[in-house]
Amino acid sequence: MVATETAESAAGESGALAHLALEDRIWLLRAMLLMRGIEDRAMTLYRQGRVPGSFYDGFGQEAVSAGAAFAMAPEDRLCILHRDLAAHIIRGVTPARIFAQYMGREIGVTRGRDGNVHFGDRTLGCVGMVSMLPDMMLVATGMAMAFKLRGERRCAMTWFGDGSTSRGDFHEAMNWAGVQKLPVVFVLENNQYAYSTPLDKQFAVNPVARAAAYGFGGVTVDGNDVEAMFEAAREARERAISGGGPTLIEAVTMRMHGHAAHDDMKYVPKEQVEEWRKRDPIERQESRLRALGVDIDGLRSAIRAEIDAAAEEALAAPMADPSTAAEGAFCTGPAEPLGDGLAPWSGFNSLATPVVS
Ligand SMILES: Cc1ncc(C[n+]2csc(CCOP(=O)(O)OP(=O)(O)O)c2C)c(N)n1
Ligand SMILES: [Mg+2]
Repeated sequence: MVATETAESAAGESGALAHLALEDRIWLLRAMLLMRGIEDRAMTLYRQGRVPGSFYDGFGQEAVSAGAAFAMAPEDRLCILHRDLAAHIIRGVTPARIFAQYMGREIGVTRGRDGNVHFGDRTLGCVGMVSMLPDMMLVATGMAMAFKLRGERRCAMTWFGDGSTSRGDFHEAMNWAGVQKLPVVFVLENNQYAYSTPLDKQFAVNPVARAAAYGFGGVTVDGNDVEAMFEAAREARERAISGGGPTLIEAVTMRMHGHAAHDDMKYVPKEQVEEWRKRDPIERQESRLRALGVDIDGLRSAIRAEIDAAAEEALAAPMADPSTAAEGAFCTGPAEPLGDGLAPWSGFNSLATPVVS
């Protein structure tokens, strides 16, 4: 099946349809539903005491990671942050491994070495995040520098929050990327708050304008429109791999939950939350696809069953063996390069339904 003219009008203003087949558009919804469903279940597991530490989620922001990661090729490299679970899902981390990661199980991505947010499957081209924000901008910039030096046609992508833009590392990464015209895509997840700090206490200029100060382009995107996010990332990747340098994508969205499970976000005005609830990214994609005759209820129940099975599998998996805790902390043999990840977008797969022209 391919998207039709009706699809175009149903999709409205996103402009992404030239590159998205119907399967792609369903995939985007699927990734967002998986992210929301996994995080919802994980929050319950956290409250039951099965997830140690705290619990951070990206409720309401699913389109930012789903849309951007969907535009990345297998050989691209991703530094995924704490509210970007859909990017892990798109690269190929299974729901069972994600639950296991949260619960410190042996089959989790880090095999019990970390919990909710600091992980990335290097075999799928993802670098696990470090907690210092936004140091992954520098890691992504460094990887992009390596691609440039080696003459490779691929790019690096990283996400970071509005709060991160106040840190020196943000400026260092942006500057070097601009000076060297590096193949890197910076995704600024502007979710209105950095913990309890609102935007007007964070910057005196529109943050996307900062890209120009470093010699490259910035674009503001509706971060609750998964197809618009995809299109912005696709264009940015195209620019990056053709030698056009970096792009700053400002994804405007809202952190609909507290900073983490312990935070009741009483500092956020209720009207602001209610306003953003009307712009829910999942409902938006669902109504587009429902108008095309896609069985949304069927998709939802299949995903619910997948999440139930994954949670069961992770709960049945053994805890990580503490005696192995120091394994993998240092490189002891030859360095292993990062592997490639999955890239489900039909634009990377000649066997898939042709994209709409
Ligand atoms: C250098 C540094 N300072 C403080 C923290 C603690 N911290 C973790 S997340 C966070 C808020 C970040 O806000 P933002 O960048 O807007 O991302 P969001 O959580 O809103 O997605 C803070 C202060 C940190 N991880 N690193
Ligand atoms: Mg923020």
